[in-house]
Amino acid sequence: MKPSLFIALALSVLCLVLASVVITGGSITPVPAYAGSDIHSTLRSDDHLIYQEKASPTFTSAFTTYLPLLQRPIGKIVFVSTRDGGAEIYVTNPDGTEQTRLTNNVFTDFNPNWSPDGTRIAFDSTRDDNTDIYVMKADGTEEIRLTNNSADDSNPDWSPDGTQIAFASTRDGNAEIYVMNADGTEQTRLTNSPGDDVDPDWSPDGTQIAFTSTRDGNAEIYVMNADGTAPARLTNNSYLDSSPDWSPDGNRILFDGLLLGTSTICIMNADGTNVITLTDRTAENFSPVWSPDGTRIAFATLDHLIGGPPHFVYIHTMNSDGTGRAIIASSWGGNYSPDW
Ligand SMILES: [Ca+2]
Ligand SMILES: [Ca+2]
Ligand SMILES: [Ca+2]
Ligand SMILES: [Ca+2]
Repeated sequence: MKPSLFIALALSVLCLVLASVVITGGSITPVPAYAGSDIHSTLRSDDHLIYQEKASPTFTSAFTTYLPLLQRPIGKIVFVSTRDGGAEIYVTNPDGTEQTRLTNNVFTDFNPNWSPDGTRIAFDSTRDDNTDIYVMKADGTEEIRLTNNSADDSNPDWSPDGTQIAFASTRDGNAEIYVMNADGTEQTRLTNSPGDDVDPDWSPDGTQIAFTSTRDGNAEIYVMNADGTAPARLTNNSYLDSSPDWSPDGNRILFDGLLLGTSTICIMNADGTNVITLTDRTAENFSPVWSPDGTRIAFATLDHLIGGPPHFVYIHTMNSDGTGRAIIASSWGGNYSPDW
């Protein structure tokens, strides 16, 4: 897709937003994006809008007017940055202050995930030849290796009670979801599908795990019981849906959807209904996570409008309705994979 089409797509989204502002009397309402099998007709409609709006000469968007850094001392955000060369794990205050590097090695350290009590961070790393899961204290000390397997083990996610860690592994062929005790013992497979099953995320009550799977062809968000039973598909569309993150109250699930080269942040009810998008298509927006109080969302953005090299990836935060965006990590080299 040509860059001009991205901008035109953004314009069409903007018009929908402005229309909703008028309708609701001033507050910005997230734009309904797509639902189930209606996706194809929705997109055709959008494509038609593109050409209708292409001649519009002005473009100012709430999505690209960044607010001053917010002062929200609600826990710290852990993320990955390549600012110092390799992929390392950093922590920052939610307003972007006090960014501190925790790992320091030539290997790729990625997918950090807070323990529920905030004292430890699980992550995956290639430091021992292949990808394995490690845990360290919140200050970066006392790194411990939890998996030791020649296949790739990645995407760790702590259970809400802190006793277990779900993860993805290719040890049995294609990627499946596994669970282990927080000390690495009793590694047990939960899924068994011919597709790739990745991105596990525990529900806040610990009874279910959301995940991404290609078992039905296109990447969709699924949910299953924490013992692997009763898997159910939540999304069903032509987007590549991934990175589910359950809201702290358990009622909603964040995820990102990739289509036509652009990824958008989406939110839906925990049963898969009422899918809406929170970001426009002027940038790649991906890897969304909730703040602990459920009021804010952190995510990664590659902004097409900044005009920099393609590896300018920033960590942003925004309100759970898509308003109030702030950049909290904008270093050269790319910033990825936040967890709050
Ligand atoms: Ca590293
Ligand atoms: Ca491994
Ligand atoms: Ca699988
Ligand atoms: Ca999909």
